[in-house]
Amino acid sequence: MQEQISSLREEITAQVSGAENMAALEEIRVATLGKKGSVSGLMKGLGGMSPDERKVMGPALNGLKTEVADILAARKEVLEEVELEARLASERVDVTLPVQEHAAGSVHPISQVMDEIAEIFAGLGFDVAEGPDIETDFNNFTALNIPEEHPARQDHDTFYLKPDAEGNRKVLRTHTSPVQVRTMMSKEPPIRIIAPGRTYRSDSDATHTPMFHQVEGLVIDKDTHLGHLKGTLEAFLKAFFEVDAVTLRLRPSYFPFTEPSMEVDVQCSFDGGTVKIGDGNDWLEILGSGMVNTKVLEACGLDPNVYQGFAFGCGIDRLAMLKYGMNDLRAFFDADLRWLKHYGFQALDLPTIAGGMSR
Ligand code: 2U9
Repeated sequence: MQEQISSLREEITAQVSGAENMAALEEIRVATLGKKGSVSGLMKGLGGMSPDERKVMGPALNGLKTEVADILAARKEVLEEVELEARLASERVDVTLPVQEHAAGSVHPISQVMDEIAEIFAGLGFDVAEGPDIETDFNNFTALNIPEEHPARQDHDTFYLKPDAEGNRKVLRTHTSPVQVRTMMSKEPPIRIIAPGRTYRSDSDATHTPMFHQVEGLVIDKDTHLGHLKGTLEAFLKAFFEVDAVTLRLRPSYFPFTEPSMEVDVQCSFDGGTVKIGDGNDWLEILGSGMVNTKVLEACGLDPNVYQGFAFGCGIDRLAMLKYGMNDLRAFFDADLRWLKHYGFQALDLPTIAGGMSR
């Protein structure tokens, strides 16, 4: 019996060191330690032995079993290492290789315009702020001076979520304004942010999609005034439309969250069937803006006797259409590869103030 054990040990050791992969090793494990395996077979014989024989053979067989388990584990470690090395070698990516232009995707015009806007405002000292698409009723409406019975609530065509146990219903944000609410509630002025992102209203035709993109801006400090608002918007529009000068017209308007409120038109021409921003005989409405309503400052925990500021908002999709000459908003969201190829941007051509916005 002792001889049988040592020849089995030698045999198994040789098999294990000859195993070239994990599958072969697993086969050996089953053939030795498995229910019907050779080592398990010998262990079963212990039952038929005399107590004296068992006293000797029991520890000897257990020793063999432990030894086999140990050499299997050691070989497994070696084979895993070998397999990992082979995988790493075969899956290696040379990141220094040039991008294959035809195989690469392109940047969607909306992403491009968002990058351009963030780049321009970064140059003016603005941070980009973000928040969730699903918002509380307070952040989306109440804090913005749009209480429960306010008519503006109807204008927003809001998508409501199912109410929770207490009857509170969340909403898909109808504008990015709740991002500014969150910023005012969590940070001390001076605040200088833009909030670009997805917004939702239940509305759909050639000029409206249920999901659209907005960018809003907010500046709060002790002495921020309308002159800063006009200068900021001029600087932004000049850089965005890549023109040397823009003429703005600020028309009185009404938004619950700003007082006074202004709609901003930019001078343009429609000569030759395309819109040219900068000069001409026409006006194009492009932004909404105003001084932040004192009620909004208060709702967001700021003292209106100390702080004041301006805000503005505009639709990114419309800005993209104007700048890149697209006519149907719905094409933005069709994922038509031909359209994307025509209007998409090179992935590595990031817009910069120095290098240009769009190339
Ligand atoms: C806070 C305070 C004030 C954001 C503003 C507008 C004017 C505006 C719309 C234009 C067309 C968005 O794309 S659009 O539908 N927006 O006209 N938005 S002022 O005012 C704020 C926001 C947040 C706390």
